[in-house]
Amino acid sequence: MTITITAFERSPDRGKGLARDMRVRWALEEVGQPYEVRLVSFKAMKQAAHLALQPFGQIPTYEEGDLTLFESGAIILHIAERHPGLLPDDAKARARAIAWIFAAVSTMEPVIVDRETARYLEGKESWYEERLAYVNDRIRKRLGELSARLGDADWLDGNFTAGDLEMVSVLLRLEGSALLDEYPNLCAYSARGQARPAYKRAFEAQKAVFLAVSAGGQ
Ligand SMILES: N[C@@H](CCC(=O)N[C@@H](CS)C(=O)NCC(=O)O)C(=O)O
Repeated sequence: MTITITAFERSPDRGKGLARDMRVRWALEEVGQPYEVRLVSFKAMKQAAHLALQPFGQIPTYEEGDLTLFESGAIILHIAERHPGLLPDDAKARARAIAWIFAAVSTMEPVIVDRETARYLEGKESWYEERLAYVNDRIRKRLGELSARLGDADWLDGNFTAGDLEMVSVLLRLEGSALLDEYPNLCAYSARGQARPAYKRAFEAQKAVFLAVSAGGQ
């Protein structure tokens, strides 16, 4: 059955791999499932046809036969449950890997996204720098806790799982900020994720969309 996901027609990150379709592409590459991509404009994302797939008018979505999903974490969990490669067979290890997917999207990502939101929406306010210091401290707290748990291990719980895929994807949002550099083991962890062939294929596929739009001079 054909899998179709949606992605930005013009990603605001200009092909840096931060839009959340990247996580879905990476998961599909890890399990060797081919997929098609339907590009959507910002305008189309807010219209009825897309809202029927994604009630918040966002990407990514996932369609497979008569199944439609939204929320990248749920999509990754679905892919990982359907195909071998992203979740351990052992029931307890599997449950722990799923917990790491949730930890990435519900414990780590909100504080990290808050930093981006502050920059976009409040960057010109007189109190922005003061607020940023609080936001950065909240991120440091979570990074410190994650760093302590990871320690010297390659991955969060044994072999690479969908939990690592989601966590590395979230940490990528901090690339280029000095914050991640304060935690060498998390930098190495993120680099390990990005070194995976499946990650590289997904990254190139997403970047190709940006390059095609740029070449078209649109
Ligand atoms: N929690 C959602 C967040 C989706 C999301 O924020 N998507 C962004 C792109 S990465 C988007 O569509 N932004 C445009 C908008 O919100 O209008 C998920 O993980 O799928």
